[in-house]
Amino acid sequence: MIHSIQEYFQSKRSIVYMFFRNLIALDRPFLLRSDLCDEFDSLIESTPDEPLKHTPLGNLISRVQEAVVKAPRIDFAFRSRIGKWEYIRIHVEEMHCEMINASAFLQSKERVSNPDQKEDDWVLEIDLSPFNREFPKLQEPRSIGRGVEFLNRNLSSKLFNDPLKHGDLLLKFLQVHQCMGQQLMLNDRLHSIGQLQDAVNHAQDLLSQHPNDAEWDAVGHSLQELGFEMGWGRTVQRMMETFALLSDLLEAPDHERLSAFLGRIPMIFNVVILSPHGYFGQSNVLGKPDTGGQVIYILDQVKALEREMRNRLEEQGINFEPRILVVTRLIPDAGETSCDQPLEPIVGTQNASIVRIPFRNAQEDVIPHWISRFEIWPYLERFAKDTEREVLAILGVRPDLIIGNYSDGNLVASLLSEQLKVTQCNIAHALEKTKYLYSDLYWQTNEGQYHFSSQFTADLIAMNTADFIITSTYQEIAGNAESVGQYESYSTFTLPGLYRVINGINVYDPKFNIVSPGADSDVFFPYSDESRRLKELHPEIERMVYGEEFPGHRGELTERDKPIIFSMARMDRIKNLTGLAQWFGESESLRERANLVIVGGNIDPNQSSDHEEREQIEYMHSLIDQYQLDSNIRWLGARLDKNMSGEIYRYIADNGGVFVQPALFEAFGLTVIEAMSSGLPTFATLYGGPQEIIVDGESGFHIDPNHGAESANKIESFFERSKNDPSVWAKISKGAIKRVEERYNWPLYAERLMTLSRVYGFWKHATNLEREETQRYLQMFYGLMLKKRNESIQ
Ligand code: UDP
Ligand code: LCN
Repeated sequence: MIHSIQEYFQSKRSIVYMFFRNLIALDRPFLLRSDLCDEFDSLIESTPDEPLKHTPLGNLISRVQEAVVKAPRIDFAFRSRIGKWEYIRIHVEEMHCEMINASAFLQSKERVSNPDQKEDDWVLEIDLSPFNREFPKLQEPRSIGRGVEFLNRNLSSKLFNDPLKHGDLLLKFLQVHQCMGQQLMLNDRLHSIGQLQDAVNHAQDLLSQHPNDAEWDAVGHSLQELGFEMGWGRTVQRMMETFALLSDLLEAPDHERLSAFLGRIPMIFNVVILSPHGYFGQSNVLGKPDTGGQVIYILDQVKALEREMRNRLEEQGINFEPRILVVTRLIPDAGETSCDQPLEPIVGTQNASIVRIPFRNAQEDVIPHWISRFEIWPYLERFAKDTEREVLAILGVRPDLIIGNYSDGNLVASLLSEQLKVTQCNIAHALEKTKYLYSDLYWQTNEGQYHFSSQFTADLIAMNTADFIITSTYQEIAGNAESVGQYESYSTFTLPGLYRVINGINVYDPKFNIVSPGADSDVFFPYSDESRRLKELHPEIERMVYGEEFPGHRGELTERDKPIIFSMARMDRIKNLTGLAQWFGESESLRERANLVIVGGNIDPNQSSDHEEREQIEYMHSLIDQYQLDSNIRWLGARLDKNMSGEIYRYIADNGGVFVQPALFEAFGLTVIEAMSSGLPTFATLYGGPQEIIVDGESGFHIDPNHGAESANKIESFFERSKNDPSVWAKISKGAIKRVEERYNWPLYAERLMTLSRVYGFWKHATNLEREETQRYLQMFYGLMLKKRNESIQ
């Protein structure tokens, strides 16, 4: 590629030179993809006779992500393919280009970001790629996020090439399963694979003499004499199927049979889910600082998982009520929430609980107050230790799976899994790095407020120790053709003055799996489903939206016949509710068509303990003043409970309204799928999850939060078209319902997560997934880097 670019540069010297000069003339040290594309488009406009698009320069620009300008030199980061990066240095005056490596590119960024910084020839470089060089990787971008199938296929084919080893491994694996001290699957009578094969044949003969619905009581004794224990199936029919699966697997092994067989082994009884920060509770918590979708996600996940675990155990004939513990932080000053309670059963489950463990400082004192998620790093190591003790005390055994959530929970999951030797699954929910522009490069500027050096270091450690990672969308891992994925952004970056990451994570690693969450279908269902509607909530909703007396609101909607533009989120800057109010304020025509209703946190800045929230509340007030929106907007400083939010989406749909999610970036966006499953046409940010959730023009619309006027026009035009032809609204509403039904549902999620846990658990047992060396390296990184960073917070 470099040669074709060089040749092109020579042949079209003046145009190419002009383009690079223009970039330098912008007088900005860093250029983003959008800046480069805009400049290139201007060049195309100014040189109509030159077909520039499909030239080597055009190709370069079409895949470039960022540039570092240090005249007369420009360095480009070029994403040749999803997850594959190259770096090119252009010497503008000499019209010469060369490939440079990641380290040189990062060095350039460091120099330009801080020209006064003394050059350091010895910067710590983190490169994880050599460790698992031999480990199989996906090849195609379209396979990213389907790691489990790939891993299973690949490792199976290696293993099955050696029948003795494979048989021996299966035999050993079947011998390790126990439930509360009771041996499962195999007892100690079978010592070789040959014996197992014979025993399976005998078992099949024996079972064929019993009715299909007979249970363990009828056949257990004879099976035990053959070497088998409980776990093959509740009924004879199920046992026969499981034995047949094993027999096929021994005779003609393949990855699908292996996966089907593993799916039946009772091996997940106790699960620990970690979610330390925020207020984790079942009521009065949503909308409080740092408390949002993650809580909803986990509570729904627990219900679905418990059901799936119970069904699987029951089918295999194990009478054990699965246990799930959600471990979070205990906050003594918990206000009106239950976050000061050490144990709380989870409603809608049989045996799942929230376990709360307090943070303690170095003097062992319990920290009484809420602490921002950006500042909890110094407490996590101690929290992990206390969690280990508490979990073992409650369960009496090690858990079978540990699931981390968000950066803090994932780090605790790493520490705990390492200690207990349990399979670790990570869920990021949102990786902060992509949310804040240049949060890595200028980490020092923001360190006092955000402590990103701790967070990004923790992220790197946790994503590399995890046995598997589940994500809500593809874009979360690897973005799309134009934009970089959230995980991908950790592959190469620099924290100047601290360390450089050359290879932090590889998005082609088979540990990544897309398992999308759902919206609780008992609560979020279509507005047209009249018999299930919660009509009794309507008087309260009316009061909320229109009533003068309703506490904690600003604005009185004077024209009640207008449809509603609805939005609901926490008052974080990134959620951009203020942006939406501003577009609305600036667009007279949109105001003429609709009212705006916003449910967001608080309307009184003095009631908020979070500085970002306070700043947003004040800004919202100033916008309402500036655009004189008091009769067009209703801003509710309320926290709606689940049933109320379910019904409010439907109420807005009844009157031909829409939902708008205007975030500058949204990692996934539960409100988006909730609104969609209610049949409420949704306009959502194209940065992050909604880009993938919504098919633009079919199941909703994308809006660009950086182009407010354009977004306002898009919404307005939808109202206009729907007014002229109501089928326009109805088509999008139906499209939204269909999309969520097909793609985002909890039973599917739970089924898949349980399969993943078994398959990764098996391969961890069989091969340790070749992560031992990585583990040692990361322990060093933890000890020498993260601990020091965390100490600097206190
Ligand atoms: N939510 C709610 N009541 C409120 C505000 C929010 O029930 O007053 C819920 C909302 O329905 C959604 C979640 O909080 O389930 C927010 O999740 P999302 O993924 O949209 O954003 P996050 O807050 O996690 O960034
Ligand atoms: C955190 C976020 O920021 C949201 O985008 C997600 O929907 C939520 O967690 C649940 O995963």
